[in-house]
Amino acid sequence: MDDLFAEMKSPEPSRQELAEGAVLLRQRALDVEDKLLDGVRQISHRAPFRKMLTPGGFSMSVAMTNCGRAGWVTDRRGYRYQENDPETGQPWPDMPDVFRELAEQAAAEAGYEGFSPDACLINRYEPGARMSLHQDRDEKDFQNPIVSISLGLPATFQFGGLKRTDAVKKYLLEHGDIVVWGGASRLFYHGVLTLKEGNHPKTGNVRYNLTFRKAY
Ligand code: MD3
Ligand code: FE
Repeated sequence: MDDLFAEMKSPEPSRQELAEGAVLLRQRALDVEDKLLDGVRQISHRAPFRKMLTPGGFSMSVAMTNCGRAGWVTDRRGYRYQENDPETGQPWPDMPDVFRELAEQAAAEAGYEGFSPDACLINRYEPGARMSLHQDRDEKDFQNPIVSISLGLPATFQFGGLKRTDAVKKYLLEHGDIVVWGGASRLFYHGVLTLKEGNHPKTGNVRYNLTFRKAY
């Protein structure tokens, strides 16, 4: 029988190649959404979200924290990975097993068997926050992919090519979506457009993005 309301249903889990080496696994994180969000809350209790300064002295609109051996930080001295939270002097909280297992499984499904992240950067976007076009190049070995998990409010993600001026494509990243970036796309420019107001049943007016990296 015809389904008159097919277009109103949430999309099915799916796998889509966005560019060479970049795979979008829609809804792949949904079965552990509550465990992931509990992990974010526990991590942020010990290592609070903070808006870091760029080397140029501007405050980022995205608030960040980390878990795992290494954490990505930025301040007037530059961008880098470091093993202690600059706000507390303490090591970053451990990477929860559910985080690591999901990131490793998603990487394997995308064709990157053996990925073993030592860093997880957690971004928190509130309405108005954005991330301008950039490359992720503070990691030691670009042969390793980056795994991204989106939770909460949807955001428009844009990615281009190896040059900042390359044309960009836009994708809506929604709650539970995972993207694995490796191969040719590992150094592609990418960013996130200004987050719109909204109310997500699991996170309220917030979007989280977890990126799993091998820093060392
Ligand atoms: C494409 N985060 O933390 S995740 C970042 O949604 C970052 O918070 C965005 O860019 C966010 O650095 C985008 C998707 C992503 C992450 C890493 C990539 C896309 C990428 C590395 C290379 C190419
Ligand atoms: Fe990035």
